[in-house]
Amino acid sequence: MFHTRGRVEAVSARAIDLHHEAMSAIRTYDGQLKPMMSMTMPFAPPPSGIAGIEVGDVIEIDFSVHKDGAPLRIVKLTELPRDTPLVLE
Ligand SMILES: [Cu+2]
Repeated sequence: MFHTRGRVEAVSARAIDLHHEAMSAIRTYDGQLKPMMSMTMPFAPPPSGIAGIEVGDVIEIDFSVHKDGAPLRIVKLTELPRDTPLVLE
């Protein structure tokens, strides 16, 4: 399970595009742990759904990575205040 924070750039039933902060380590599809720079990328929505999530929201997520290449799936999503300082590149 991995963790990051970021700003929602787009949201649909299939994905949340999140401009996320840099992560010190994420497990890649080949099983290695590598850092990930700040970027915008899609995450599959959490089981709890996307109700109330809008473009511009700042969120904190726990997400899981699957070796079969499926999208990174949000497991837990917490909304943060929109003025939360983020380090985004
Ligand atoms: Cu990324």
